[in-house]
Amino acid sequence: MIKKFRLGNPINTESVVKDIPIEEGNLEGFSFDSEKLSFKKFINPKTVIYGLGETTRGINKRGFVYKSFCSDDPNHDEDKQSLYGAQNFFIIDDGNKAAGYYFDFPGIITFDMGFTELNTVEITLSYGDADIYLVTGESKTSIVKQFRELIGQSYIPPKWAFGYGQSRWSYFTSDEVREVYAKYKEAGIPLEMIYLDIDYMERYKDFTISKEAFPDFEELVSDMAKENVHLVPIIDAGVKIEKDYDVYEEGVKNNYFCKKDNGEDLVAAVWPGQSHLPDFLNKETREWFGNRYKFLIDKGIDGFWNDMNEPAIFYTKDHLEEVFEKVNDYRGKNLDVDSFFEFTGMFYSISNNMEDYRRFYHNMDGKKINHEKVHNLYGYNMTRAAGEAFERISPDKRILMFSRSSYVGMHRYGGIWTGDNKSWWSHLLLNVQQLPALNMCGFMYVGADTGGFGSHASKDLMLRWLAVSMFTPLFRNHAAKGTRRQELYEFGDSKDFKELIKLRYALIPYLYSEYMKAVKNNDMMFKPLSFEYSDSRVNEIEDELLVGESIMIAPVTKQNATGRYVYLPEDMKLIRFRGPKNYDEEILEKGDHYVKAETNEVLVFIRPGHELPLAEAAMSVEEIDYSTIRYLSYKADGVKYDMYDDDGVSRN
Ligand code: MIG
Repeated sequence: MIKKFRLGNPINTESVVKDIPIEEGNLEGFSFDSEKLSFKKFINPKTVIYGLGETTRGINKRGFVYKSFCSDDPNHDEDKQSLYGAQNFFIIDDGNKAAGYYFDFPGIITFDMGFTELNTVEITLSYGDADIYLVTGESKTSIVKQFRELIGQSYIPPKWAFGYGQSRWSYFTSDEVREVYAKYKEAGIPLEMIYLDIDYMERYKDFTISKEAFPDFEELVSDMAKENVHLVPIIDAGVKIEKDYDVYEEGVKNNYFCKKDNGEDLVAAVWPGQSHLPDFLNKETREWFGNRYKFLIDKGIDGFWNDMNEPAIFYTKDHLEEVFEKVNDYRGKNLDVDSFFEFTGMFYSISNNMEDYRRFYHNMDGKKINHEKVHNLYGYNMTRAAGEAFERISPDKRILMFSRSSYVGMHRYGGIWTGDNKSWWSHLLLNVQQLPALNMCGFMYVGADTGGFGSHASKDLMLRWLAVSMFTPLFRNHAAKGTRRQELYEFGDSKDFKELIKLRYALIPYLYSEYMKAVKNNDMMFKPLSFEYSDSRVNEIEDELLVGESIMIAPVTKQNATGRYVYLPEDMKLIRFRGPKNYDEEILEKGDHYVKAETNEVLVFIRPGHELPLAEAAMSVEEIDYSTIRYLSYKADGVKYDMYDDDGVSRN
């Protein structure tokens, strides 16, 4: 059952698709402090909290303060309260009863999940207008299902988007792209997408192609298409200010950009230098910007990633002016501890500055709204602009789309990647822990930068990371400028990589089937063990996940380990994969086990009464032959796996 409570006069975020009558009074089960705008609830020592989508820390969100404020921050360490998304849905499970809560609120909101006081959850809004939903049901899964019905069906990518993709910031030329493809081919490793980062553009201008670097762009796209490889270009939020650049000119002329209080277009710098930010909260801007993707679709492109849409702001012209003015005051001064930190602080806070987010406005259905109040809707609406346009531009064929920033509601238009992680073992574990929380909030086409974006990846990390990412719908190896090359042929002998990527392809019939079933049934593809089992141990398991209905995974996330402890909530059959045809099987009893896993081995556990379909590997999704599927199973006599499949591209 869902109950809706209203505070003040909320902005319509369009994150939900169902109209629910508003209850009288305050959110049930919480005390409300109207001065602090905070909701408080006691929790008992056993209470577990799940959800909040893309955040730091564990599956159990208890014990930390999270803040929804979409942020471009490449340091995802333990003390970060905000990452790129704002997904304000969570479940509080006190052991007897669970309830879900969704705060449909586009401004800054903090979730103190038993941090300040161990036994208290306190949620604080930055202003007093919000819709709050209380979702109750028999189980956590049924609560998620109802919530997901409330917010509408999740995005469905083309099936080829389940293939393996290679990315780097950047492949600078057409030749470099061809070389990446050739080297994968030479190594015999399947490759489905090559991603184009910002350098394919002309001076970082959206919807342009650098003529010097990619003179044969259309030929490149079609040559790659012949090999079943899709090129997936990036689109950035900011539009370069440059005379005669049509996107800029049209945007200015039609008032499509975010404006300052005085009515001038805000000048904010990102990649291309001084830029304007499209006002994606304005319907007309969305339509206009969305239509622009056609430029690339007409050239054969069928997938995109949307970046910098928190929005990230390197600096605004106005604030930079202020900084330059103040700098002189410090010249010649004897800087002491306070004035010195003030001085350096001025520089450190130039990017993504809070004052800058208050400096501009949106036009939402004719109403002028300060950005700070609706900050978390920006990336959502950029991706919505694209998603809505794709339905017009490509009415029959699905288009791949994923975004960096997000808000609930965006899940209907695209997936997300989890941003600028690092080649750290702790981020491999974080990757595992984020997956169920993302699914709860409707984000199904998800994945992390495999191998880590920042920092240098080692071969063992890469192998271990593949053992996680090979289960995520979005499976992309991506790395930042200046880091060690991370393509799978760059680590010496690539035989193990080849086997693991082939295993991914052998698993695609299962993964696609489980993805589609989860989308259609408003279910999760990745579940914590505690969503299906109820013994006293499962609440504390932070590094094992159920993937679809048949299997559990328990990846090794520690360096130099040759195995790990695994807790089994019931008897299961272990498949220790080294490749699609190379594995051993062992039945393990309920309880604790130390399970060996070398760096080229992937641990998969089949649940009793279930089957895991496994196809012969193929070099592309299209070439997977379903007639080769065999079933690995455990105690599954008379059980039939319910396989979903379709043509992989049609929208219906
Ligand atoms: O400020 O386009 O998260 O994936 O490679 C960095 C360059 C901008 C951030 C994205 C990352 C991408 C990078 N972008």
